[in-house]
Amino acid sequence: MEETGKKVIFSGIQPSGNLTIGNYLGALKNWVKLQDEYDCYYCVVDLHAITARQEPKDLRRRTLEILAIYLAAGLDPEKNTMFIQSHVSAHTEAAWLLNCNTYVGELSRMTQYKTKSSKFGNDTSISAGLLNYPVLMASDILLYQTDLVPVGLDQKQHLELTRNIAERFNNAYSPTFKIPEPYIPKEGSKIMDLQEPLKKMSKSSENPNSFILLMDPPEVIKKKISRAVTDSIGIVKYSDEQPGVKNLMNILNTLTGESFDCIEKKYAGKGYAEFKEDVATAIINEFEPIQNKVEMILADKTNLEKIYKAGAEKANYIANKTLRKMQKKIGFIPVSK
Ligand code: ATP
Ligand code: LTN
Repeated sequence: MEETGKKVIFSGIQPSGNLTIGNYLGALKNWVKLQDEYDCYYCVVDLHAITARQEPKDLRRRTLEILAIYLAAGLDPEKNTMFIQSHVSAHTEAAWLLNCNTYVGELSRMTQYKTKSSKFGNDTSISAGLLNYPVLMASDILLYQTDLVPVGLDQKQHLELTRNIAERFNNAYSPTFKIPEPYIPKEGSKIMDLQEPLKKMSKSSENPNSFILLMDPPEVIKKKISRAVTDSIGIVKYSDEQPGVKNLMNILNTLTGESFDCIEKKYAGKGYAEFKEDVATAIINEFEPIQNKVEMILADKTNLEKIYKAGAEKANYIANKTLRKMQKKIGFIPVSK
């Protein structure tokens, strides 16, 4: 297997719902920019998705759809290793080894765990997978000796935990893992819910008006943006007092590069209608070419299969090398030399 000498990138998106503009701006759009400079592993993290109950046929459909979206957004399968997490069993094996080097205390302090588990109220049937989720993520990252992890701001805490777990393992045994750094974009790292702009936009939200999907048709995008919650102030201004407007300005700025100053001036004295129309148009312009390609890519299942099989082959090779190292250091007897 060729060694490129380039720095390594790993990232993934869960097939737990359809991709939102948050996933696109916070993660995918940046992955495309990084593909020439780095040795990139881009994964569809299906094992993570089952921390919430998934309908098997939806999980199958979404897993392939996300891979198709990676391709349609501009990721080149010749340059990147693109694969499905469950095709590389080292991820679950390494996760167990890392679980034994992780504290329940640190896992139960994770914001994502607290938010997701609080939805259960007094019901105690929260899956252990939800608590252990960041350990599987650490295993994804550490198996590839990753340098950089491009993610949205919500994942910063999980990255810090990954670094702590790696350092703990390195200290307990001997240097085994590279310590990864987060790569969080300056713009678009936290797109907010369109209905509750103090909350992060999330693909598993129950209210479809709260998010824009990458595959939403233009009319739907226009409708959702026109219904996005703003305020009664009526001035387009980048301010914490106007979280709805601020979020739409963030989206516009990330897509068009127009500065906040420029946006404020352009819509001065105009109210929100025209501003919202322009936000919707910018989204449609970005998404339409991707949407047109996705259907075509999905229609060619043989090609998709070729891509994820080749991806799994390379990923298995690299991941198993690190897994064997971990097993040896822990003191397991190798099957054979
Ligand atoms: P779920 O709702 O199932 O938890 P999610 O929408 O949060 O899913 P993930 O698959 O967990 O999406 O995240 C994939 C990537 O998208 C991560 O890098 C994450 O940081 C990024 N991301 C998710 N939501 C946003 C958002 N609202 N703004 C910016 N980036 C985001
Ligand atoms: N937990 C991530 C998805 C994810 C991931 C990863 C991201 C799983 N494994 C490894 C970066 C690197 C999330 O976005 N919720």
